[in-house]
Amino acid sequence: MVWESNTCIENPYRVSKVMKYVFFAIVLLLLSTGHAAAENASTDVVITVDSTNLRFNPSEVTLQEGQAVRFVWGGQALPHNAVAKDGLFDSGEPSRDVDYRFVFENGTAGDYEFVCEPHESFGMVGTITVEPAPLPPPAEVVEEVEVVEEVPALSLLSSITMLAFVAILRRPVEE
Ligand SMILES: [Cu+2]
Repeated sequence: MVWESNTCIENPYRVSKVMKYVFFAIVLLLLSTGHAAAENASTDVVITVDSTNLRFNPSEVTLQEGQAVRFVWGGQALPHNAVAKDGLFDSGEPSRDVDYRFVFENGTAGDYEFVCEPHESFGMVGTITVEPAPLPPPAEVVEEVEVVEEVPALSLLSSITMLAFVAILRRPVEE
């Protein structure tokens, strides 16, 4: 009997403690999802040329809408380029040094075959699979707003500033 009443008294404290943990968990979740989204946007898929000089590496990649593909090579023995068969992207004239980036915007989901124009017949071809962008996470409904304790301090500060102004402005008038 005594125990029961004890737990009853303790309960409110426990609840507020739990609420604190829940609040922190929500904050952490928001931070981590935001971080993940930012990372995703800056993750380019890099395609280069392998040591045979006649192959893309890798030649098959998968990415999501919003992501970019980067064709990067330098100091190659042969000049290469990367051109989508449907014309979506084109790194330009074949070159021994290329750094070409193309972003697959929303709505570009699909498969894209691309070739190195001078070496297509040698099998220097590849495929980029673009998956639809993931659905945005549902908006967080619960957002505890901490009581803004700064307000009194701010108003105190502003009234001090006002008083100071008044004092400064009044001085010449009184003379
Ligand atoms: Cu080539």
